Amino acid sequence: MYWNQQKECMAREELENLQLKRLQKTVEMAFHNVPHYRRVFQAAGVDPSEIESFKDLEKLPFCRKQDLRDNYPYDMFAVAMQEVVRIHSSSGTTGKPTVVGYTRKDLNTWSELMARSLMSAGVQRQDVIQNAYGYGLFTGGLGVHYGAEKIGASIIPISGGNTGRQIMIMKDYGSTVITCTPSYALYLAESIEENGIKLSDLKLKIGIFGAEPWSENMRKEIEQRLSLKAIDIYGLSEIIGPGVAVECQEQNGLHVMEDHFLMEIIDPETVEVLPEGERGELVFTSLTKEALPIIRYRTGDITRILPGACACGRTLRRIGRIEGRSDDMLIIRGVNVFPSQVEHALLQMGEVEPHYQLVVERHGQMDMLEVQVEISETTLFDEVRSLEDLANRIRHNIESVLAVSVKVKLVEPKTIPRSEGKAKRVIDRRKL
Ligand code: DLL
Repeated sequence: MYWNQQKECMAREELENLQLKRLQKTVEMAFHNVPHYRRVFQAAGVDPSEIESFKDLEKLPFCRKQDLRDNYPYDMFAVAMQEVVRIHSSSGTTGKPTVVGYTRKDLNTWSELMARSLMSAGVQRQDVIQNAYGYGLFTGGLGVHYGAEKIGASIIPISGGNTGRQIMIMKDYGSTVITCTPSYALYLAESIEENGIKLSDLKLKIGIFGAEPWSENMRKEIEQRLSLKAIDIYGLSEIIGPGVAVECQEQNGLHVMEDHFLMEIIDPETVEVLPEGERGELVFTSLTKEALPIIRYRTGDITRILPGACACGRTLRRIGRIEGRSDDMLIIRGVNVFPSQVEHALLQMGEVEPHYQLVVERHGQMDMLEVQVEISETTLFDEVRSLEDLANRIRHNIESVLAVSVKVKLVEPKTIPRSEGKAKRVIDRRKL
């Protein structure tokens, strides 16, 4: 099922011609309308007219979150404020938030991309979508909302939180699709079980989860506990919001909306562009955006481009699951550790709850990583030896994946904080 088969299944050559034309236009427009781009292009000694091929893109400097912060709030906009019809922003947990703007055409593009994403996930007009992504400055809620309206599905704009009401509505309104973060999906599953609601009382078929890293084992867990097909959706506010890339029914990589975004994978250290298949940091250049054109934006997200064609027929290239953010990556005694690797190792065992947190501390010169894991209600508390044995097995499993020694602490059920949006997986006490 496609929303726009012509664009989603375009011949590669035709797609690349379109991309190049759009790239040239975007670079030209950014140069003329955004003082920041003009400054940095000139400092790099490059003129927009020099962009004659994709290779020439490498002449252009990267854009980083800091550039958006330095131009806070509106100085990266390429249009006058009367053309801007919507403003969103990132949460800004670290420093100033970044502000993003949309023209009417940008909103149409975004709705189109979300309509494609929802259909790629298997959503149809007759579906009832319970949209539990937060509405507001966060792009998740309104992004899904307008895509759903575009395809004509019924959307319930419930937003995040209020888990009791979520479950009541899910049951009474017969929601067939749930959209939220994967960690909140798990929290919903847990509450459904606690409330004695049977999966047969629900009509869920599809879950569209994103906005935070998750693992293949987390997918299995959610699919089983909510009895649905779980689809991964990716995006970021600086690029447009959700709908930059999404899985199809094959659940084997996320198709990037390449007719609107040009992607590169770079080595985050050397910033060299890497060949297809190699793992590195994802970089995007917008190809059609008006209000906030973005050139070579370093997302901080780590993944790789998957080689080969997809059985679904889409010619848009796929990226692998986001493995983590470069700034989420912990360096423990010189070893790179992503929380998602720990999640994968933990859930593989099937004996613990998928709720965990990583706590990093510095003892003298030594970094210590403690993995806190919830045991399930059924694990016997009084059997100290079997708990010890479980902790040892978990430790062994994680150490064999990470190649760094860790401490495992089993904690009681329901003690790790649940999240209604993005989960906080890492507590780094080294900086305190
Ligand atoms: O999280 C947009 C979004 C909303 C995506 C709803 C999917 C669903 P930001 O708040 O700007 O935007 O955060 C963007 O979240 O750089 C990634 O690090 C992370 N992220 C988003 N989707 C995924 C995903 C939205 N599917 C940042 N897997 C990105 C892993 C993801 N990480």
